[in-house]
Amino acid sequence: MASCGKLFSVKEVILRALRQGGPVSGEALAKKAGISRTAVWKHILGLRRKGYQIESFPGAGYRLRSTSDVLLPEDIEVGGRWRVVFHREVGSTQEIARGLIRQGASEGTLVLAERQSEGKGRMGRSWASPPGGVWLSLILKPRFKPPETLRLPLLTGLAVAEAIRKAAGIETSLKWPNDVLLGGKKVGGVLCELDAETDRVNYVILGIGVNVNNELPEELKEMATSVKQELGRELSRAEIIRCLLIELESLYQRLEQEGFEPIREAWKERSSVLGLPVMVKSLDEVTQGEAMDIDLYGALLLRKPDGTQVKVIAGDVSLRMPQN
Ligand code: BT5
Repeated sequence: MASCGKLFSVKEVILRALRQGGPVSGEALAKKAGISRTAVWKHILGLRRKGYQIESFPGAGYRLRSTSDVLLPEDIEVGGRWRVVFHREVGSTQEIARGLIRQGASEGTLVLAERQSEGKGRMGRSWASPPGGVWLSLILKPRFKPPETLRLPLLTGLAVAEAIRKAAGIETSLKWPNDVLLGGKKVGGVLCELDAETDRVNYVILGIGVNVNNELPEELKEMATSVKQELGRELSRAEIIRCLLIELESLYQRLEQEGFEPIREAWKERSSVLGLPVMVKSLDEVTQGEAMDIDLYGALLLRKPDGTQVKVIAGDVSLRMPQN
């Protein structure tokens, strides 16, 4: 079996079967994995040693306790440019990544945490990061010019959307510049922090947060959701992360080789706001208009009510109800 072009190990085949719910018999697991029942039992013991809570019911089989999604760096290795640094708990993976850069970390270093106590959003906002979600930061040292980095949150949002589609079979949409939406609610966000000089980018720390199996704080429930909430069951975070890294690698390479156009087109197909009346709040102004397009740098093009066109490079977009 394969997902995102990667073959599953026997252990993953067993976990996938158990994640469907209900006790699964040793015989059914043996058949799915193409191994003997004794080998299934040995794999179950191995998974328990890793922290998975698997119950056995004589005569019925095995059942994975919910809230038993263990995130292990070895489950995430996908090769390519990524090297995983794993932490149980950090303030923010962005800060850990920044520290690693000071120590000389190379492009492709990926900081992953089970929980963040001070997860960061854009413009000083906070990002709720309880256990069960995907909270990670990637170090990139792109060869392009500072204005072109505006493309990265869009490219990353697209990679998150593709990863969720491949790992969970769920379609999401994208809200400029950095939101991934599920049923109109925010399921993921991207934070792109860069260190640059006038004509070159020294590094980019690309922060990605996806609500997968985590609970959400009460105050966010109106506007945010998780993959688990949509699916009605837990999903392997390792699988989502693997798909995400494979998508990112392929989109990033595409950007280097073919430019932004193919990514822009794919992004536009998933856009939740193009063609609609919107309001964009940036630090010092509010702009209203129709979201027309995104340009070749990733900026949002708005047509204002007076017919003039403006280019927006940062801000929060919300849909504006048409006035009667
Ligand atoms: C973002 O900011 O959407 C970027 C989020 C990036 C988070 C990742 S996690 C790994 C890495 N390490 C970090 O410290 N950060 C990155 P923004 O567009 O500013 O959205 C922030 C707003 O989203 C908040 O003000 C809340 O309203 C809402 N929010 C907070 N936590 C959320 C969550 N878990 N799910 C959905 N919405 C959330």
